[in-house]
Formats: sequence, structure tokens, C-alpha cells
Amino acid sequence: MESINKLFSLQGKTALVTGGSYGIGFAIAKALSKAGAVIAFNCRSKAHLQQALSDYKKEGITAHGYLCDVTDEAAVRAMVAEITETLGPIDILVNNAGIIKRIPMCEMSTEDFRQVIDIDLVGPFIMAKAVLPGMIHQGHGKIINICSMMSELGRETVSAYAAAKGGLKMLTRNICAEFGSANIQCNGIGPGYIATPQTAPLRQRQADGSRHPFDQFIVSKTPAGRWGTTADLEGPAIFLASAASDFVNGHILYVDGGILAYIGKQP
Ligand code: NAP
Ligand code: GCO
Repeated sequence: MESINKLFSLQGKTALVTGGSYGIGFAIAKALSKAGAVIAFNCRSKAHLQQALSDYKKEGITAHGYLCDVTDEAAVRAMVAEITETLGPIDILVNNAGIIKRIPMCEMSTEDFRQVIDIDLVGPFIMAKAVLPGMIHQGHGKIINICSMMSELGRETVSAYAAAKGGLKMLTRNICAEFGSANIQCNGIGPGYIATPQTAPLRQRQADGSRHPFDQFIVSKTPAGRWGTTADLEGPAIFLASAASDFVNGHILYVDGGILAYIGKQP
């Protein structure tokens, strides 16, 4: 039994989870902490950071929070240097920080399109570039990119987000290709539809108290018959962050309740 636990243990590891102040990032950071990792996280808002530190403490976790926008390369490098100096080399990077803008494509400004690409795709590139030299020096590293159903599928109003998440899938594969020989594993997690602040508008009750049409649509499209919860992502994250996945590289693990495998019920 001891050897199985060892396979999934993160004792002695330092993990940096971007956007770890709430939602999926918070849940993944909590899971990695449960497996033994020291947790660092970042976000842009001081209020979110303060609240998160209190929330981690309630979970018995002494997390280390940093105000840092993943699109600000100088700030990212300074944050990684500070973490390395104070907590030790970063063993695990979870590129979780991300935004979405739901706007019909022809109504979307190029500025809005660029902002989503910048945070959801360029941000992970900047973060990976900042941690890779340390991982190469150490002779090991784990990078987990939080992709999406939209890494595989399009849908109306999310053109920028789908383009970014499709690109993030291929960035994942390229990091695998370029750094696999340095014993660095870079994989993706593709969550299905998860109940977080980001998807709250899609689950909002209607004025008449009925469920949002999109809520009903997603539940009907999911073989599991429900929205995912952030807890559904904890096990997959520990797997991809641990020695249990040392020969898994360039893979996108979809945690979607089966949506991608299902054509949908005949009306
Ligand atoms: P969320 O609830 O909106 O949380 C996003 C987190 O990222 C917040 O902590 C936010 O904090 C931080 N953040 C946003 N922009 C940032 C930036 N430029 N620099 C640093 N931190 C930033 O989102 P979520 O639902 O947890 O989703 C997390 C990730 O999973 C995203 O990449 C999302 O695309 C992906 N995903 C979500 C779902 C879903 O159904 N929820 C499904 C598939 C994939 P600040 O605002 O304080 O910076
Ligand atoms: C949307 C949703 C999705 C989820 C997720 C699905 O508007 O379609 O926000 O994009 O966030 O990415 O995997």
C-alpha cells in the first residue's frame, strides 16, 4: 500500500497554481496540498488574494499568495524568482488562470478578442517559459494546462475563448515535444461544464424561477446528467502532478462527465 501512496504523493514538492484564489484553481491547489505539496498561487485582485488566504487557512493550508497578472512577463519572472528563493524550485505549474467573453463574433472587438487570447494562451506561455529553466535544472517538472471542451468544440459567442483553448491544447503538446527529454511532463486537463463563478451566468435561474435553458441543455448533453463540481478535478490534478503520470505526456485529460463522447439524446 505504501508504494501506491508514494506514487501519488507530492511531499516535498512546490506547486504554483495560477488563478488559485477561487473556482477550479482553488480546488486544484487544495487537492495538491492534500497530497503534500507546498502551495503558491497568484491572481490580480488584492481582495481575491486576501479572501483566498483566509479560505486556504480554513482548509488548514498555509498557502503563499502573489498579486501577479499572468500576462505581465516581468511580474511573472519576479514572482517565480521570489517563490524559488523562499519556497524552493517550482516542481509543478498549473496554468489555470483564464477568462471568457461571451460575445457574438461579429460584435466582438478585436481588443476583447486579444484580451482573451492574451490571458488564456499567452499567459500560460509566459508562465511556462518562466518555470521551465528551473525544472530543466532540477531534472524534472510537471506542467498542467487547464484546457476546455472548447479545445475540441466550438460554440456560438465564444470564438476568442475557443481559439485560445485550442491553442493551449497545442502548446501543451509542443512543451511535451520540446522538453520531454528533460523529464518534464506537460499535460492538459479539459474540464467539462463546471459550476464556478465563470459559468454562473449559464446557470442563472430565469425570472419565472425556471432553470436557464443552457443549464438544461448541458445537463441533457452530459451522460453523467449533471454539471461538474470543482471537486471532480481534484483526483485528475493529483494524478497529472505526481509520479503516477511520469510516462504520460502531451495528453489532454477530459474531465467532462462524458460530454465529448456523446452525440446527445434523440429529441
Ligand atoms: P473563475 O472562477 O473565473 O476564476 C478565474 C481565476 O483566474 C480567478 O482566481 C481570477 O482571479 C484568476 N485570473 C483571471 N485572469 C487572470 C490573470 N490575467 N492573471 C492572474 N490571474 C487571473 O474561472 P474558473 O471557472 O475557475 O476557471 C478556471 C480555469 O478553468 C480557466 O482557465 C477556465 O477557462 C477553465 N475552465 C473552466 C470551466 C468551467 O466550466 N468553469 C471549464 C473548462 C475550463 P483575479 O480575477 O483576481 O485575477
Ligand atoms: C461556455 C462555458 C465553457 C466552459 C468550459 C467548458 O460559455 O461555453 O463557459 O466554455 O467554461 O470551457 O469546458
